[in-house]
Amino acid sequence: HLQALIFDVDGTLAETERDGHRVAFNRAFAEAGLPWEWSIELYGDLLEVAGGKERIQFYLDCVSAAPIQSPTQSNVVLPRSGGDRIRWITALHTAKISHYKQLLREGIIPPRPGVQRLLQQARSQGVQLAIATTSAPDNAIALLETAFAPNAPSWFEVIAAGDIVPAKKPAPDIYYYVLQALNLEPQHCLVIEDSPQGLQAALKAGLKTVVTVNNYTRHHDFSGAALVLDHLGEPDCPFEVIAGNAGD
Ligand code: XBP
Ligand code: MG
Repeated sequence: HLQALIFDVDGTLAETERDGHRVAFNRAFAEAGLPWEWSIELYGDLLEVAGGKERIQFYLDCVSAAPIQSPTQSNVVLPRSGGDRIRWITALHTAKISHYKQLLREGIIPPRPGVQRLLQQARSQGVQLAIATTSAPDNAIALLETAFAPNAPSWFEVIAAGDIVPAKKPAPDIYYYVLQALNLEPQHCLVIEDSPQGLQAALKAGLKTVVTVNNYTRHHDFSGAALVLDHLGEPDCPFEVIAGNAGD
């Protein structure tokens, strides 16, 4: 039977991407004097690259490969060599994290429908909770504290985030990490995800997965998912239905 629910964070616990992470990236870019602005539409494409640092690196590579298209009004010299690039990306991402946490403190990101209830029902039935996210640990914890409850991080047995594993989703590593930390077999756990990258990561780790789609992910391919829902807020979709999809 079901022993643990493992949650993705961004797009699953809350709609953090469009008005949270994207805006924070843009603020960090502006602050650094970069002429970069990620539109809502462009950001949808950039979400294919999981991880904030990885996303910045991907964009930097695109801009560097096509200098003709890059705006000329900036005085910022883009880094060239390996070490410089990594330091530059890390500094930009650190600034982005503070902008993101500031946005969260403003209370603009609520939990997705039904998530709070599912967390409470799981806890009251003795089902353990865990987090498996590509996002930085600071960001995941700040979201739990601001959108759910100041002590919400303590509800989770394991919060596995960001660089804790070298290979991010769609690699299964973060889910292997969580399974090991929980000391549970995959058949006793159920994952909630919102993206194809997250679903692939969970499936590769042998985990049954419920997908709750959002505007950025609804048209993607979710074959292999145990269940694909708009959200967890349907009155007829209580804990029992979700839990019924787990295990054998
Ligand atoms: C979603 C992501 C993250 C965030 C940015 O992670 O891909 O990269 O967009 O996060 P998940 P950071 O769905 O696995 O929670 O800037 O904190 O890396
Ligand atoms: Mg996600």
